[in-house]
Amino acid sequence: MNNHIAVDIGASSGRLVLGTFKDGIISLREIHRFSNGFAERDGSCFWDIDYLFDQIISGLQQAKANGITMCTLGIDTWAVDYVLLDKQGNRLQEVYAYRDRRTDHVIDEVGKLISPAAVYEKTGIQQLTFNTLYQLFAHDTAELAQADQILLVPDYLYYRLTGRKLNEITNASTTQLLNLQTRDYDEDLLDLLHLTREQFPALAEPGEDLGFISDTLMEQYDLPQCRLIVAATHDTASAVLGVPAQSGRSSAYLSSGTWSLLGVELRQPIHDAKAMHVNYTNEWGAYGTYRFLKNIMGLWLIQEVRRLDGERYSFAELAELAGQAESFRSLIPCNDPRFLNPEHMIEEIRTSCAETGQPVPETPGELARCIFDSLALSYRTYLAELEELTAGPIEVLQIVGGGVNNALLCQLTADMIGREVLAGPTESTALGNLVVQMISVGNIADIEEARAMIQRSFGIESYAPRPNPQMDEILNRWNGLHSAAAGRT
Ligand code: ADP
Ligand code: LRH
Repeated sequence: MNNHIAVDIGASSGRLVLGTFKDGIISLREIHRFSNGFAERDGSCFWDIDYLFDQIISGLQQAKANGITMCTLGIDTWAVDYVLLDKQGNRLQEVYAYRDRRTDHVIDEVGKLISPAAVYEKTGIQQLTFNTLYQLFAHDTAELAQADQILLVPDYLYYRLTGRKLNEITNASTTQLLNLQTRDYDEDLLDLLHLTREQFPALAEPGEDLGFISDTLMEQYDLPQCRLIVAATHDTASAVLGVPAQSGRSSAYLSSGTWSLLGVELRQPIHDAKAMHVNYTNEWGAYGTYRFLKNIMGLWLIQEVRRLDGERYSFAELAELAGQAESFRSLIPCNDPRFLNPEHMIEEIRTSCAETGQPVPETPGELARCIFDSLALSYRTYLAELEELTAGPIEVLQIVGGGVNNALLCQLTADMIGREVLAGPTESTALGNLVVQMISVGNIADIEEARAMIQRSFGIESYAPRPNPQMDEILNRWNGLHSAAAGRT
């Protein structure tokens, strides 16, 4: 079996990617791509989960039309969001999107019932308003009580394809409900939510074989014979698996998409007081690893600017316009929750600049420049924190994900962190998803071999840091802004 398909659905787009390998080289072919995004209805934010399922079916039909009759299949999506099923296995609700504002103040309410330190000690997970813990706390209690099973989004998509219910670990850890010691759901946290362990299916590890797609779907839609393999279903977990081998020098990764996830892979979690204070997370990885990382607001900022500007410019054009705009003119503390889901991102950026006495970015180019400069500076700040927390110098930053296509941002990042940036591959998430399938069926020995193969198979761009004569002044301004917002970041 040498046909493997990754279903990789990020917050901004989804794709089905065919992966094959020959002579130690992995090749990718995109079979289907579709847009994704949440919609606001009556003041709440929801994903269209049926649309996403339909896109998977349609992608598989296209695979068959392209001559693929047999394959393995893995699914990954963004984290934390959940689906409630009733006793008959039917979906009970629309799927809330994590930027929904119902959880804005829930962290404080939960904090009155259990201390943040106790939750961090148990779970090692950073506090983000949208963690499933807080979302479930805010969920309608009557509806929650009716839930026979609680699945995360990719678990649900696997369920729709196979009828099998599971909670895959890399994604389940982002619920902030898993206990690092027992490696299962934490009873105290479940009690707090008035939920029982039985409402969650068994935990599953990446690589588990779930058998074939259901006969009913195969016949109804004329699909290829797909054997479902449990991927690292959290897109960031797959993205980290898809980071190329880096021998000789110590490196950190930056998964650059809707979010910027900056971190390192560890064998043991770091969940001490220091890590808690600066809000770093220990999400569970495949093959006994942890993703020790920080969520940074990421390219969501430019996605929103582009959307509100009527999609007049492509991302490539926005990067070009930013390249023509004055550098480091206005900065925003990008991790301030005010940017998580503001009514109007462009106005929020402008207000933030005005409030801090900076020139207000007016044009799309100025807005984009403000975003990219600020992101690059935030990577500098969080990389320094990461080095301190892990007690190790980081020599090189490996960027993967859609942001790899933004050469301006990659160069700015190298300049601001003062280290080499290695950018690529852009489809690391699909790759991470695929290599778990390849390892599972025995085509690749292990993740080390997979990463070496990824290193060989894809072009990786190197960006050397360039000195900036204004660095001291820029850092002065940035540190002021960042510390004024700190505590909220
Ligand atoms: P997600 O998986 O979170 O939906 P992706 O990893 O697909 O995100 O990254 C999407 C982002 O990549 C876009 O928001 C955009 O900022 C950036 N991007 C993609 N293509 C380009 C391009 N050609 N030029 C500049 N930026 C790009
Ligand atoms: C990136 C991501 C990230 C999560 C967020 C919800 O797509 O999965 O790792 O924190 O979305």
